[in-house]
Amino acid sequence: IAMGLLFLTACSSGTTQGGDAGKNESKGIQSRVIKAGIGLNEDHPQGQGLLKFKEIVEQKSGGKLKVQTYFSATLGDDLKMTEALQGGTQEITIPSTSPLVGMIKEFGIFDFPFLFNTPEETDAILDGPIGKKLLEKLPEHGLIGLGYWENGFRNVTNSKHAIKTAGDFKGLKLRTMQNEVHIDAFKALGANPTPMPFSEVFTALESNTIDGQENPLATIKSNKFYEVQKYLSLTKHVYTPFVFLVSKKFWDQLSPEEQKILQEAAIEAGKYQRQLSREEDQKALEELKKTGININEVSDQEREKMAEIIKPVVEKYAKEFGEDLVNELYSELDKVRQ
Ligand code: KDG
Repeated sequence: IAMGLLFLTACSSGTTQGGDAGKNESKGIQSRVIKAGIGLNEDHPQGQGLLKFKEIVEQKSGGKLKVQTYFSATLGDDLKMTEALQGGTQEITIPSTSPLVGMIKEFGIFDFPFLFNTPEETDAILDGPIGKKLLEKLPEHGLIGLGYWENGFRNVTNSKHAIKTAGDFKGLKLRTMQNEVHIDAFKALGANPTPMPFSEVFTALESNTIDGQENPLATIKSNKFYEVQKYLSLTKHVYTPFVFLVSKKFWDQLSPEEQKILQEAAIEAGKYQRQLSREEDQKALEELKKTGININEVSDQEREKMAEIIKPVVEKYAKEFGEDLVNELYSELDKVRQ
């Protein structure tokens, strides 16, 4: 830290660092290696977004800031990587907001089933005052949030039967994320929810420890869940975002110029990632059709029935997360819908 401060002071007072101090040095950019890990694969829109982030950061920093990418949970699951950021042993991760509710319960408002209908609605809420308010809760937990990326609308796969009606959830042992709203919502529908980290899902499906799971189509395709599942039902029961996290321990060592590069790259790569995610949601469906998994639509009427059954769960958690916040969420949504 002392070295960094000395360096910055030297730069701001205009002292050159020897004869060939480069342009980047004078802007306060040091050579750094940034470890960025995610749970999904390189071919997933999240992986492609991370590669775009790397490209932008390396380009804007003249190659001084190097982003080392780790895909497919090689550095651990969402919670483990988030803890590594807090401890300062990893610099970046992009988890689902859902498993972070143990730390910041208010992130749970995004877990309300059937809350969002369109990508325009999700963008408006995540990039608006509500999304910002939640990012502001991160620093006191040793984390910096640079914005939201897209995970997407989630659909159920399982090995027992197609889910066409609200009643079809009964008795299904479904993996959920480590999130109490998801757990209680599936319980209300009569399923038997089993929370576990994403990295364990494929094996649990393969060994029939669980009957099914739920994720966006891009993930069902990328992680080849169709190899170990018979039915894919387009429930679109919840939209979950990713949050772009940086270790605060690391962030606090950065110069304003370096922080700006990371912030801008996270937003720019995020725009690309969201676009790609939306295209992939369509493409993945076509490709999943070719795999032989049985795919069925779920009628709006049945989705409304599901929402009705889950309503008391949403009401319970609305109280817990703060009625003011939830009311603000609904009124922001109304604005987008007008
Ligand atoms: O990189 C993100 C994944 O680790 C995870 O968040 C994916 O939606 C996910 C899940 O079901 O755990």
